[in-house]
Amino acid sequence: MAWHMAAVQLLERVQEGGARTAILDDDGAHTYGELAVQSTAVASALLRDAPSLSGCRVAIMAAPGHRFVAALVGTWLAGGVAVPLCAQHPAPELQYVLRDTGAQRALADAAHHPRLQRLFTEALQLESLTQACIKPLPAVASTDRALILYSSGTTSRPKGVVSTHANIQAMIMPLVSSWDWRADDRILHVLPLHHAHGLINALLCCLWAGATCEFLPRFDARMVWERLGKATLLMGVPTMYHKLLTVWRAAPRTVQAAWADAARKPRLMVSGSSALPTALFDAWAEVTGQRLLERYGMTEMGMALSNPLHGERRSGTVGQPLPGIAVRLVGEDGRAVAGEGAPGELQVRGSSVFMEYWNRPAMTRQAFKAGWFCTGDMAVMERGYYRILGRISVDIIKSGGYKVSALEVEEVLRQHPAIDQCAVVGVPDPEWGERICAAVVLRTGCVLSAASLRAWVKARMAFYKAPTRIILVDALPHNGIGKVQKARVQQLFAEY
Ligand code: MLC
Ligand code: AMP
Repeated sequence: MAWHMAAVQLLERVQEGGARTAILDDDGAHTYGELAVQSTAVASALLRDAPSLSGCRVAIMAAPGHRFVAALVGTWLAGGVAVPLCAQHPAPELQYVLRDTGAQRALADAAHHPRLQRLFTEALQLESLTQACIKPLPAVASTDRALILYSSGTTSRPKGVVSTHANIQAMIMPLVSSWDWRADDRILHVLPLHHAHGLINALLCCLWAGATCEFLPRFDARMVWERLGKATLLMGVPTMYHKLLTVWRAAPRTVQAAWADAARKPRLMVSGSSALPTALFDAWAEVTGQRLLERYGMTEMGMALSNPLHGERRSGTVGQPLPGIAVRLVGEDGRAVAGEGAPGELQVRGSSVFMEYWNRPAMTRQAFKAGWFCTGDMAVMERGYYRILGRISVDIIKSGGYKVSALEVEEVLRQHPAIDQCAVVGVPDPEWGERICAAVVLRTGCVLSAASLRAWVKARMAFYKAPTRIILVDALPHNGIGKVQKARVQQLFAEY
């Protein structure tokens, strides 16, 4: 049978890998051969008696490790669309994703099965699928939907970004070639798997290359230092490198020396998902001897711009377009800006650019201009390299590498019975990139502590959307709506 999709090519690589180690996780080492068997078993169990899942959405909740990978590849082999969930999200956030995707199947490992089962009847438990009787697998086309990842926007709740198998393949291949992924690589994987950075760049590129992925159960700075000497690659958001340095500085001299020595061993360390401050680039280089490779990307297209593996990695810039990606800068007049030094909106074209926002055709249309995907980021070209200047919308915040919509947080805050008005802003922060901060006006006679309000938000939204600084004010500048007013609210926090 002729297979035409990234997942099957991935499986072919998985099968070719045979006895080589694919995954290292809390359960030990798992070969490519074992992954192939497990993925096929998952696909068979998902299919039941159907010839194909024909684009059914399959929600996946599993710890980072071989079971997650088998669930993902198994979903693809059965013709399904994978929807990786974040186990740390509170129930309302998970319910939103399950409802919005209209998930028809769900997969969970034993640790997460009871939780997913409460949200979605009939979740399959991955541990029990190894003995499933193997079914014939459907043919899946490269143009079929493969993945839905959720990403915040300015105007509404997070939207599902749909990528096809061809899109995913087009995201993987330029990174494998540009960063020279090889079968003898070993990545220390510390990123969440419900976002492009951890899923595509770190995990799928690794499997594509037939390399080894060592998962830590979660990001833990001490653990990263301890394991770094065995890895050839590390990828992280700037907050992670900041946290690693904080822990290093607090360690005894002998430990510092051992950790710094181990950190010289990997051949490549990558930073992305939000701006890497120059001071952090320099401090990391001083301690580890590593010049971080900064690249720029987005859920909607994978990676678009990258500093080079060989050649000048220029701090404060995101380098040049990756192979197969076309970019342009467009000025306020809607025309492409020519030459260096003129800022414009970064727009992108290429086969990695996503297919659609799930069930949101109008939003999909608005995201493109004459076939170019509009990123909403401003950039400028300087001496041949792109530099990201920031977001066009003040209401999109990047905190710890997570994208957060200020309007979405405001909408939730306004549901609190004691809150009359509120304005949420991102305030620059050396550790988190931006901190989510909320200025709140209480209803007359109401009393509310910042801590209780934060806990209230965390029960409803992903933890990184809960404002870390909340101030009570008598009134918001002009009701806190609009760019100028938001700037005034930011000023309030700067003065506070
Ligand atoms: C967590 N905390 C935050 C926070 N996130 N505080 C402020 N701002 C934030 N953004 C708080 C928690 O609420 C908690 O506080 C305390 O910090 C510790 O929480 P934690 O979860 O243990 O933190 P930690 O594990 O250290 O999380 C930091 C992190 C995480 C950097 C590991 O944020 C992370 O995994 N980020 C990666 C995001 C990512 O993958 N983005 C890629 C998107 S794709 P308390 O008070 O509750 O104890 C994309 C495309 C591309 O962007 O280009 O890659
Ligand atoms: P997401 O929507 O979560 O995929 O996040 C994509 C956004 O992250 C981009 O639109 C940028 O705003 C931001 N981003 C990613 N990489 C970088 C980078 N290297 N520098 C600055 N911003 C970045």
